[in-house]
Amino acid sequence: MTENLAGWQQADRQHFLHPFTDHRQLGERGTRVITRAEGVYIWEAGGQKILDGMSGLWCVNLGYSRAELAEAGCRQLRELPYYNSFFQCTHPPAIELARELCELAPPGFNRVFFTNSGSEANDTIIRLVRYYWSLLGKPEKQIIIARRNGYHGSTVGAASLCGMPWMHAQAGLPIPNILHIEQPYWFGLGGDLDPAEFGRRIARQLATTIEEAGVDKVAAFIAEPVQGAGGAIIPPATYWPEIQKICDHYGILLIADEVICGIGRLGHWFGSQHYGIRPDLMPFAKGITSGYQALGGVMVSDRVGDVLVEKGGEFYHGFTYSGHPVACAVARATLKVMRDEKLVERVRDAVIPAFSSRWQKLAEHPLVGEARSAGLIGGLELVPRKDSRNRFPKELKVGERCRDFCIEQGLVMRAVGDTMIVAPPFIISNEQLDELVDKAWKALDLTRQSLGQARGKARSQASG
Ligand code: PXG
Repeated sequence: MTENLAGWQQADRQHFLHPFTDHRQLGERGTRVITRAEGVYIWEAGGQKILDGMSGLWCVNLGYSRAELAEAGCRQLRELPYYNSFFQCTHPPAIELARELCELAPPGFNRVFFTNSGSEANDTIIRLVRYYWSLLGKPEKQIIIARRNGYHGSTVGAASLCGMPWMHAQAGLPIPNILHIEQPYWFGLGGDLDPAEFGRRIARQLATTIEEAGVDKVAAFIAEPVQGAGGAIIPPATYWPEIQKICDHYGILLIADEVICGIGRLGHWFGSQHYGIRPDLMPFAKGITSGYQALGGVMVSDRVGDVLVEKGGEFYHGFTYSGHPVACAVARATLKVMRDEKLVERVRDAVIPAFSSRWQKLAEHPLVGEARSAGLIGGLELVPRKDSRNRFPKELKVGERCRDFCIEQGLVMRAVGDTMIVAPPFIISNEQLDELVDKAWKALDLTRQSLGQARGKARSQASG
C-alpha cells in the first residue's frame, strides 16, 4: 500500500464519521492513520512504531500477527462464507463454538446466543431478562439495575445500561425501567472509609434500590467484574461477595458483563471466576476473536436457558449475522491457540505477576496517587499531591496531556479523565512490559514538566 498520509487525513476529515469523537477537534488535529501491526506493535503511516498498551480496544489479546486466525477465517470464507441460523438452519462453526464455550464456562452454562458485538449482547440481555420473568408469570419484573460509570455499549439498550449521563443526554435515554447505583470506586469516592467498608456500603446500595423499587419490579443487576472503559475501576474485595448475597437474597438475576474481563484477561476464562461470582448471564465479545472478527454473544445459564426452551415460544430476537460462520471460525481458532499454548494459565501464573510488579513501580512517580491492577488491566490516578486524593482542575486536562506524551514516546495508554489505563495483549514479553513501564514513566515526567510550565504561566499571568 503506498502511503498517502495527507490525502488519507483529508478524505477522513471529509467523509468518515468516527465513533466517540469530537469531529471539529479531530479535523483540527488530523487523524493518526494506522497501516500495519505485528505482535504487540502498531505502525502509523509515516513510520512511527507504537507499543499497543490497550490491545486495540481491549480485544487483540493474542497480538496482531496470528497466522492461525487469518487462515481459519480464509478457510471458512472459501467453504461457507455465510449462512444464517434463523428458520431451523445452523452450521458447524457456530455449533462447535457454542459447544466449546459451554465447556469452558463455569458449570451450569450450557447455551449461547450469538451477536456481532458487546452492545448487541447487552441489548439481547435486556430482551432475554424481561422475557424470562414474563415466562415465569412475572411480567412486571422489568427493572434492570446498573452502575454509574459502567460501560455496556452504545446501542439504545446498552447505552441505557451505561452509567454515563452525557451519553443519555444526547438521545433521551435511558429507556424506561433502568436504574443506576454508585460504582465501587474507592479512590474517587471512598472518602474516609477504608476500602473494605466502602466496598460493602456501595454494594448495599443494591439492596436499598431493590427495596425502594419493590422486589416484584426488579429483574436483574448488571455489572462488569472490573470496570474497563470507566477507568480500570477495581472493586474492593468485599464488594462482589456482598453483591452476590443480595442477588441471591432477592432472587434477581445477576449479569456479569464479561466483554472485557472474559476470555482470559483476569487470568480465568471468565472474569466472574476471579471474584467467585455466580452469574446467571454473561455477555462477551472482544477477546473471543482476539478482535480479528466482529463477534459477541451471551452465555446463558440453565436457570434462564431451561425456562426459555421449555416454557418459551419464539424469542423474537436475532441478527442477520448472529453466529456468522467466519467470525465463529476465527473464534474457534482463537480458543484453540489459547488452549494449545495454555495461555490462560500462562497469563495467570506469569504475565499477570510480571505486569503487576512493574506497574506498581509507577506508584513511586510523583504524579501518581495510586497504581492499581487486576489481571492484565492497569490504572493510574494522576494527582497534584501524592498524600491526598484531590484532583487537578479539569481544564488542565492532565490525563489527555499524559496520553499525548505517551503517543510521542511510542505507547498507547488511554486517559479516562485523569485516570490512565492499559490492558496489554496476553503475549507481551517481559522486555516489552519493561518498555511499556519505561515509556509510561517518561510520559509522566513530561506531563509533570508541562504542568510546571502551565502553572508557571498561570502565576505570571496572574501577577502581570
Ligand atoms: N460491555 C463492556 C464491558 C465493554 O467494555 C461493550 C460492552 C460494548 O461492546 P461493543 O463490541 O459493542 O463495543 C464494551 C465495549 C474504551 C472503549 O474506550 C471500550 C469499549 C468500546 C469502545 C471503547 O475503553 N468497550
